[in-house]
Amino acid sequence: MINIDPSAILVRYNVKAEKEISPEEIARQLYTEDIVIRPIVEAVFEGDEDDVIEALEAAIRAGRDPLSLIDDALMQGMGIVSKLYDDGFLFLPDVIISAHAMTDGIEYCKHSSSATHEFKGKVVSFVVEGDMHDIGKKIVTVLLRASGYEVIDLGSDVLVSEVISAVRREKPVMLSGTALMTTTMYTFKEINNQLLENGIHIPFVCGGGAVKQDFVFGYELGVYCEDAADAPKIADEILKGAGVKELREKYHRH
Ligand code: B12
Repeated sequence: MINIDPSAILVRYNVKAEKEISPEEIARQLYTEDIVIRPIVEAVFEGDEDDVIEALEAAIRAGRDPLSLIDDALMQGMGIVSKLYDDGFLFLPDVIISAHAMTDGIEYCKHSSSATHEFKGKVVSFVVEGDMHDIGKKIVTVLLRASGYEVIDLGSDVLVSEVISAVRREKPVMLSGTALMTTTMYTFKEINNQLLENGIHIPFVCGGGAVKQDFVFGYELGVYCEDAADAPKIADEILKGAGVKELREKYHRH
């Protein structure tokens, strides 16, 4: 029988609780002092879609331009979430909840404006042929959209030929592939080869449970990434001019 002294556990947790600062407290220190923008930033951080829309409505009534609220308010909220996630204060589900609220906010801003919103760039995402595991791909897609990218989501179990024609048609800055099975991930190599045969040299960022860095390193356009939250960062780097080599240097473990 294992003897556990419950008071020892309680003391341990109390000490931990007293010493640690909560993510909400850190976020409060990062919020803007602009009283019109702050409720939007706060609502994105909290991941509350209704509050995001309500706060956006109020800001537009106060004379703010709907489209500039995407960068000035929604992105600020998501930026705080990303920072706290990178620093280990938040977990992926927190990021996803905020990303959904952010995506709703972007849609609301787009519909409230008569001007056309410029996306940062286009990304094609898919789950590889023979594979129906699409939860990770959905996360990647929502995070990219929340960061201002137009994502052409091809879905799951996508034929190689469909991926290639989508890339030729849409001319994305990056291709995002997901595979969850050791049997299906080999198709990434085939996609890589067909892209090269078509003279296409965009970074092909690959993730999903089964995929490992050594495997992705084995084909020319492959960039390995474990974490969905890195997808928008990688796309941002590509827009700044990074190619496969630079992305591998930054995101591959050495
Ligand atoms: C849920 C699940 C299912 C669901 C899928 C539902 C759905 N709509 O997705 C169902 C029940 C349908 C299913 C079916 C099957 N499954 Co299944 N399934 C799983 C399970 C339990 C979880 C997978 C998952 O969603 N993980 C959570 C997501 C969020 O993780 P993720 O996709 O990896 O994404 C994360 C990262 O990888 C990253 N990421 C993903 N993509 C990308 C892309 C980029 C660019 C970036 C930057 C990051 C990134 O972002 C995410 C978050 O950080 C796993 C077991 C496990 N523990 O993983 C088995 C598992 C994947 N399944 C497995 C198998 C074998 C099957 C079946 C063949 C079972 C059967 N005999 O029928 C079928 C396959 C059907 C098919 N043709 O695809 C095996 C695969 C084994 C292997 N290594 O090959 C696993 C590993 C279970 C096991 N241990 O055996 N499955």
